Amino acid sequence: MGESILSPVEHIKAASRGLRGTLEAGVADLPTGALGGDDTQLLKFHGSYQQDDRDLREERRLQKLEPAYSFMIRTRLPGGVCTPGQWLALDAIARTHGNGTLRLTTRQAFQLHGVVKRDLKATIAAINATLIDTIGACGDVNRNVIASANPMQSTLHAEVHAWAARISGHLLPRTRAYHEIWLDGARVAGTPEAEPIYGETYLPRKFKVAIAVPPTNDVEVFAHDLGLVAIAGSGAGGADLAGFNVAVGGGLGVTHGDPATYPRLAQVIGFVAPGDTLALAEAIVTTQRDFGDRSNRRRARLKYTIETMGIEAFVAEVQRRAGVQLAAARPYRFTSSGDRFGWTRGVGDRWHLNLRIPAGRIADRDGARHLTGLRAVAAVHRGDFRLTPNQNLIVANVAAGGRAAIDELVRDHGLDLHARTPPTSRDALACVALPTCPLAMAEAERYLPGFLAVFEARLAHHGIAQVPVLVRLSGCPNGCSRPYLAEVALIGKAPGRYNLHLGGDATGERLNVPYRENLTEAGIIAALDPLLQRFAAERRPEERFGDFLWRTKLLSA
Ligand code: SRM
Ligand code: SF4
Repeated sequence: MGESILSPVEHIKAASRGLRGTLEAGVADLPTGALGGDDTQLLKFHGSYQQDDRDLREERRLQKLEPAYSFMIRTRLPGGVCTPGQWLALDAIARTHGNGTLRLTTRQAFQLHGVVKRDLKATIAAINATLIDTIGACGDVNRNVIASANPMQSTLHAEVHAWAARISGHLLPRTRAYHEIWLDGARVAGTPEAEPIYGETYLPRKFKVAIAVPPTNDVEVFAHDLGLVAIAGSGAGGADLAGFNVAVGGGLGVTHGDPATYPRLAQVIGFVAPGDTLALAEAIVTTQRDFGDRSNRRRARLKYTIETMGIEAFVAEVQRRAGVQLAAARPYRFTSSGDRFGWTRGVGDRWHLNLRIPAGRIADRDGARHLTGLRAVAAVHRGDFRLTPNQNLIVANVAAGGRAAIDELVRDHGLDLHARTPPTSRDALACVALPTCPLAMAEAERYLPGFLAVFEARLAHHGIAQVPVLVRLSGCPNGCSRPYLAEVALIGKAPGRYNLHLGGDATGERLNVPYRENLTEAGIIAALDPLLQRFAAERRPEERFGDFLWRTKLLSA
């Protein structure tokens, strides 16, 4: 590939000396709240994005002020597990350095928003002091590895969680830049450290790994570059891990109006034993490193590399690099994709309480002091917390005797939404979008309650208020709330306007299809209402809305 056609980000990475660039000086340059352009790219690899408050953009422009810059910081939290102590520390950091909210993401991580540049270093250092880091949480590397939540439910879940941490650790960048810049670590003089897996220009694009434990597909394993489906072995209780079915080439990001971009489900290419899993994951990453498109970032994800190489050539290359021969995929079946709300009982008489956190935003609002409530829970909780891939939270590993105290705090702080919310609202997702996301074309998180109120009123009108419909909103086609897997998805087109996609399933195994474009709320409801009416009248017992639309040929591929 000729040098001249490399995308600008490739040049920035190549010149960065192992992701250092001029970040340290830029962070110390306080007269401006922003970083230089190249450093904003490098900062992502350290787990942070420069943003500005888009609600204030126009006002500040008129006042001839620079935009209200701040930084979003994202943690790396394999499998989404943290301790009560870590929760309390992050809560304090969000209130002292952030905007007073914690955001749980669709990849089981925390995001802090609103950190100003002068606090950036102290905030990242404070996060590290809790033994959570932010390395590779963003950027052209492997991102946070996600795994089925409720890992203590069975010994298999616990094994799988350990695998999430192992894969995440194995695929971490080796540069010491992070420690130098944020943690006052010793400087590396001269040639930067080698990056045995990534090389000096890292990957062409982000890379994502998820591990599912059937029958639950809460991670939506086929939306990821590398999806692993855990297969139980024949150990005591059938719980030991036999290995993983391997799926490659999933990804959801799309660009409006560019037919060369599309969502794609990962395809299963075989079965790998535990002992070969790291070698295989590394070979997939290095094949993407060497064959991925470094000229056009819109076509740089693994899904396009596989389409270009052909799946046979891709698998042959991966097997050669790994020195591993994949076996035939093992049978598995998914029966659900969402969370299991309320209390569930796990092994060793431990209990897990899955709470509903709308759009993953934990804040104190009138009548719902969720941040304060969870701080109170963390202060008495002796188990741990688990962030789910659906932006929700599990208060995990509670002894039977500890449940009552947690129930009381949950009720007192309005955190019992799982028990009070209709099924459709309980399962809905929305990405962050405005005001912090620079790519948002329309509202998502802030519009979610309003849209759900209107949508659920139509469900109630048709007598199906208790029938769950999987609804997801994204403020642009990048798909951060995994909208292309929803039964009903709104994908931001312009302020107040959305493309309507229909027809996903309830197990994360079918993409939806575009149904109508550029609709206002009234247009969305007008498009949906006749379909809901027919669904209410003609649905088979237990039939889901997405399945109904395909069966009755109201949708076509
Ligand atoms: Fe995402 C970019 C938020 C999960 C696909 N995503 C962004 C940025 C960083 C905007 C930017 O580039 O400046 C958003 C920050 C908004 C803000 O203000 O906080 C953002 N993405 C999120 C989160 C927080 C959504 C949420 O509401 O939970 C999720 C953070 C996950 C994490 O902890 O790491 C998040 N993003 C996803 C997912 C879902 C997933 O991974 O399971 C996807 C679709 C799956 C995929 O990657 O294919 C996703 N985000 C994107 C894309 C499109 C990538 C592509 O291949 O085209 C972008 C834009 C980009 O990379 O250029 C993007
Ligand atoms: Fe931003 Fe678009 Fe992702 Fe929503 S889907 S957070 S608007 S990039």
